[in-house]
Amino acid sequence: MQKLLRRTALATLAALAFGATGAALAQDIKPRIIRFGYGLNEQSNQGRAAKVLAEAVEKASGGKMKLRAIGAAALGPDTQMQQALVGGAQEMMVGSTATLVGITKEMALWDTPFLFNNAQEADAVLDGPIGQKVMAKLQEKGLVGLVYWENGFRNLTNNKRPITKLEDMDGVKLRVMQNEVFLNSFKSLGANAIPLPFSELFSALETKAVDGQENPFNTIVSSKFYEVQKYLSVTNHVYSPWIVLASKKWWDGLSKDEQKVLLDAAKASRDFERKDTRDEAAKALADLKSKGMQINELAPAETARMRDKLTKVNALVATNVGMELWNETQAELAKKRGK
Ligand code: TF8
Repeated sequence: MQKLLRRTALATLAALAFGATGAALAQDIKPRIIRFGYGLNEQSNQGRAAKVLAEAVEKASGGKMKLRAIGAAALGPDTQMQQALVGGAQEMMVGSTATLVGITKEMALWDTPFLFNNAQEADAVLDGPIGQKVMAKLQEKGLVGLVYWENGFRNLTNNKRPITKLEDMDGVKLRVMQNEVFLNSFKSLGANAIPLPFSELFSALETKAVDGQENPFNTIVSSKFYEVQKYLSVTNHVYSPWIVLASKKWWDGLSKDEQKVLLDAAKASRDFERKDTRDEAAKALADLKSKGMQINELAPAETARMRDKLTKVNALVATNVGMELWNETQAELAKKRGK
């Protein structure tokens, strides 16, 4: 009896020490190393959320699944990682939906200028049926989409001149993502738009190969663009999502329990990431100002002129994603706005 009691106590202790409950022990989970690549640095909102994801996976799998978060594009820029996932040479990543359009054209939906008026609209559509439908399209191409994270509303920085009106964009050499809609958007605003991977952006700004770029406040802070850019215009011209992806080749070989661990952890990381990103964005402008950037708010009339010019690219998006998806999205947004 004594012995039996001691043995039970030891087993309980062991379970506690490994942080594993009876349920976790009973799950079909194998030891796995998961390479999770991302493009920003460890100190960014992307890096912080990657860490939260790694911890959640480790905890829910009783330490068996180890997600190695590898930042700063050490595994390559977005498009290269996407190909590695499709081929099964890398397990997971997070990156921009905008660089995914070469694989899944429906992702161009999120490139529509001024699609969402605020983060709440973005959350509702991305997490709702439309966002999930677009995500599901990835499966035909060898990718599994788990959740959307927030990159955020994008704003314009440059070194040439303060941009407060449409005409100021004229001839500004502006780096854009490798994406047709972004390229066309900025061309139609008069800029000289140049597509480049994010990993080459800082040095392109530093060497003045380009005059400017556009990204959310968070990235302008975390990638230290304020060191090489003087002017910031608050344009909020488009909301950029990030998407957490898995290689379908690899994912299909996982047990149901392992897939659940990853999906639950991804959802937890999403909730953390959106809050963290929004908290940081709320403080970023003051931060960038104190670091010496000149902040230019756009007059509502100027934003309206910009919006007007950009409606031209809507037709391009509609063609890329299909009229049905385009109309469904417009109807959903109209409903949300009570129109
Ligand atoms: C960009 C994007 C990037 C992301 C990141 C590397 O400008 O906004 O911040 O793709 O995942 O390229």
